[in-house]
This record gives sequence, structure tokens and C-alpha cells, in this order.
Amino acid sequence: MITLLDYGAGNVRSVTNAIERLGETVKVAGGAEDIMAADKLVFPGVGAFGSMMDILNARQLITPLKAYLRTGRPFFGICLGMHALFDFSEESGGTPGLGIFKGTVRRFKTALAVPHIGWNGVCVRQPSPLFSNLRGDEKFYFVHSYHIVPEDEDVILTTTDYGYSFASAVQKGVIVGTQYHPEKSGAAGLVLLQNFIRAADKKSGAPVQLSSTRLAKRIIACLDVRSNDRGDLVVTKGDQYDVREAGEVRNLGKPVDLAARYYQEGADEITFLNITGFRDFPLEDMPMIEVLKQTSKHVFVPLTIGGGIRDYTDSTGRQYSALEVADAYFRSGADKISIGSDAVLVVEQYLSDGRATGKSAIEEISRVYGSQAVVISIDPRRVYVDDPDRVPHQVISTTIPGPDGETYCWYQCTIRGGREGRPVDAVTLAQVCETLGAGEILLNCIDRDGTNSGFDIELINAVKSAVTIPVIASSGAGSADHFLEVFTRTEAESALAAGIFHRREVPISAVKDYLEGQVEIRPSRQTV
Ligand code: 1PR
Repeated sequence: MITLLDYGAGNVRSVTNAIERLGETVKVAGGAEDIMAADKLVFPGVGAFGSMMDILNARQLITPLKAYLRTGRPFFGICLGMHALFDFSEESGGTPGLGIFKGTVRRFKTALAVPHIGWNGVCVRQPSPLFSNLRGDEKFYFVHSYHIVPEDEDVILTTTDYGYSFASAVQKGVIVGTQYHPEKSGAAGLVLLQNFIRAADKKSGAPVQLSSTRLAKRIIACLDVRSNDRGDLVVTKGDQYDVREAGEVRNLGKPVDLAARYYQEGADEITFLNITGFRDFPLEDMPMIEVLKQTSKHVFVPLTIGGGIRDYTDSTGRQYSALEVADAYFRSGADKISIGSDAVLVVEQYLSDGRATGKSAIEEISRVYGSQAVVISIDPRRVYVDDPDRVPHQVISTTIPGPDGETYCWYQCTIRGGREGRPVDAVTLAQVCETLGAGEILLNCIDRDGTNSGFDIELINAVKSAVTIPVIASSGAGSADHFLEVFTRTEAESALAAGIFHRREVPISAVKDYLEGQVEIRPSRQTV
């Protein structure tokens, strides 16, 4: 039996699912007695360091945790659960940590995008039971803005490079911690977790010793989900956002089945977009919650969910906040939520007031779950202009002229699934959302969606150069070569596609095999 410490703000479902998949039972620890009775304790942390320590304090869990850690029983801290072991974190001023390891937790200081999101490698610095049956050159899933800086170099189990080398795992006797998420790192992550559970006492050296690591470009499969006219929840796909063919909603499969297939084929991440979320009440739209619960039982890579994340009032007059909607999604297995329409309205308000309210969905969700959990999904379309000075928007010069030979355009944001254009451009939207606390941009393009004509490189470069958070390039992929193009002609951290994967025109593994050796990726051989 594995005891899982749940302090209420994290996604413990994924870790529970991964442990149960390995045939072990999980007891979720609610109080001090559970901690003291545990044989093996796993502490997955999500959110911000300060709020985590405040909750542990308020629940009087600090003393039992320290006592547990002193008794020589196995402990596995994941991400923030590892940060908690240190003296303090820059993330929260003076709030002390558990002080089991001497050292601090610092914010990344690098010109690269922060948060550090995605699959990166590890340089294994000492023999460890955790690396039994692993080669040592696998990639694991990271998502964080802060990293540990141990005073004692001897406790460093692995290092990883992101702008510079940082400690990505620690080990001291039976206490281990990883910055990466084993529960989200596919097959390699499950082996790591199994090694902890099975308690290999024997330390084993990884056969491959990397001297440096590189973050992989991510390949993301996107599932646009809605009910069809018969009321079945289906994966659909639009042509420039029009999902009907001969009057019927296109039906390309069942969400849970398709997600499982993409996991097997090597997707680095899976995104569900509830495309009618703008008009449905998400918490009444329970099928999406069920889709997440079912998917997260079998799919051990990050899951993002979007659609309908906003404040709303239901038919009985009860009010829900966007944070409550997000809470429900995180509890059901989501790692990130994505906000579309609401982000545009928030940015319009911000631009008109000249300041943040502190109460928008972006601000509230990122405050509780961390910026890395908040993705902004932008649905822009090109608007051509003759003269860049005649519109109050960020205009680009384009090599793809407009219908009247215009050589400038701006990218108009839309809401309600592309149905309504708004007076804000995609570049400004991305910048303001970053200021408000968003951690990633999912950059769609209505002009390219479903066309198989390749990504809009000009759009991606315009947005990517305006923000410091990661950007997911989306819309238009029609071949493996389009992925090579987007990764060599832009700085996008990941690329997302839907149609070519749903129609089996190019499987994810074929995209990866094509990219291998040309672009840093998580190889398909690691995704078994
Ligand atoms: O506005 O917060 O409720 O969120 C709704 C979400 O649903 C938004 O993220 C929006 O992008 C999405 N959405 C709404 N309507 C549609 C539609 O297609 N009618 N889908 C829609 C957006 C775009 C991509 C697509 C890529 C790749 N789909 O995600 O998967 O363009 O496609 P391709 O590779 O086939 O070209 P809210």
C-alpha cells in the first residue's frame, strides 16, 4: 500500500492512476495519523510553494511529515513535493520548507521560455534503485518555473539542462524527489515509479550516462469534442472551424478511445477542446469530466482541457466561478486548462481599464494552480490591410498577399468558436495574457485549420517573439514535413495537429520518426 499525501490543491488523480496501474493500492492521507502509519509515502505537489506550506501548516501536517522523514521510511516527493524538502523557496519569500535537505528553490534565470515545460532528459549522477531497468537516456515530463539548488552536491541524483544545468532529482537514503512527473512520463515514468514501489534496495547504475540534455519539441494530438445531433459525445474536426458535412457534425471517433490510441502512438501530450463549451454549462456537461477521468486511467502523458472555462450562472441561478470549473477538471485528471473566449473578453477589459482586476479566470487559476496550468487558446483569423498605421493593432508585413494584393495583415481574435470577431489582435492578446499569469499559448489559426496546407509561420513568429512563455503552434499540419518546417522556421516549443492524426493520414510515430535526428524529440521508441 502506498500512502499519497493530498493537501487539496493538486492533481492526485494522475499519481493514483499510475500507482494503481502498477498493481498497487493507494491510500490518500488526510491527516497526521495516516502519515505516521504509512509504509511508503508519495507527495505530489502542484501549485505554489507558499500556499502548499500554508495548507500543510494549517492542517498540522508539518510535524508528522518531519517525523515520518526521520524514521527511515521511503518517501518520494514529486515536483513541489520535492521542493518542500528544502529550507525555503524564492517563490514565497520567507515561508520555510521542511528543511530535510539544505538549500533553496530558485526561479529559472534564463533567456529560454519559463515555465520549463516538456520532455527533457536527465544525467544520472549516482547509482540509484530508481533507475533500475531504465537506460538513462529516456526523457521525462517537466513543468516548473522554479528548481532546487541543494547545498550538498552529494544528494543530487540527476541533473538536467535548461539554459544551464540544474538539479532535477535528489536522493538521500530512502528519501527521493524528482522535478519531473513520473506519472506523466509515459512508459519510462511508470518504470521509475515501479522502482520506488517495489523498493529495489539495490542501487543500479543507468547504462547510459548523458553529459547534457535537451528539451524535446512536443507533438500534441488535439481532440475537438462536442455532442452530435443524436446527443453522442464525439471527436469532430472542422474545416476552418466548420465541423458540419452535409448538415451533420463530423464524427471521427470516441474521445477516450482516440486519446488511448494517440498515447500508444507516442503523443507527448493530449488536448481536449469542448468546442461548444461557450454555450454549455461545463459543470452540467458531465461527459467531459467523465472523459478526463476515463482517459487519465490509461494515458500517462499530460492532458489539457479547454472549453467553457469562465464564470457562469446556471439555470437555477447558482453562480460558479471559472476557478470552480477548473477545479473540477483538475480533480478529474487534467494537468492544464485552456481558456479561449473568456481570455479575449478579459484582455479587452484590461486594455480599456489599463489595469488588471486580479479577479479574472487567468489570474485566479494561475494563482492557485500555478501559471504552468493555464493555457490560452487563441482562435485568430487574418485581416488584410493596405496601411499598417490605419488600424490600432499589431500588424505584420506578410509574404502571402491578401485578395487585393495587400501586404500587411493583423490577426483578429475571435470568440465562440470563431463565430465572433473582436477588436483585439492575437499578439496583444498573448502579451496581456502572459502579464496576467498565463503559462502557455495554444495558437490556432482559423485560416489554416483543417486545410493541410501547413502552419502559419508568420503568425507563430509574430506571437512567439512577443512573449516569453511557451507557444504551441496549431492548425494546418498536413504532412510530417510541416512539423519540420514549424520547428526549424519558428521557435515554437510544440506543434499540435488534429485532422491528419484522426484520419490516419500520418501517424504520430511517423512524424517522430521523420523528425528524429533533425529536431530534438522524445523518440517513438521511448513511447511503447
Ligand atoms: O472559448 O474557452 O469555450 O473554448 C473553446 C475552445 O474550442 C477553444 O479553444 C477553441 O479553439 C475551440 N473551438 C471552438 N470551436 C471550434 C471549431 O473548430 N468549430 N476548435 C474549436 C478549435 C482548432 C484546433 C484544431 C487545430 C488543428 N480547433 O484546436 O485542433 O486547428 O487542426 P488541424 O490539424 O486539423 O488543422 P472557450
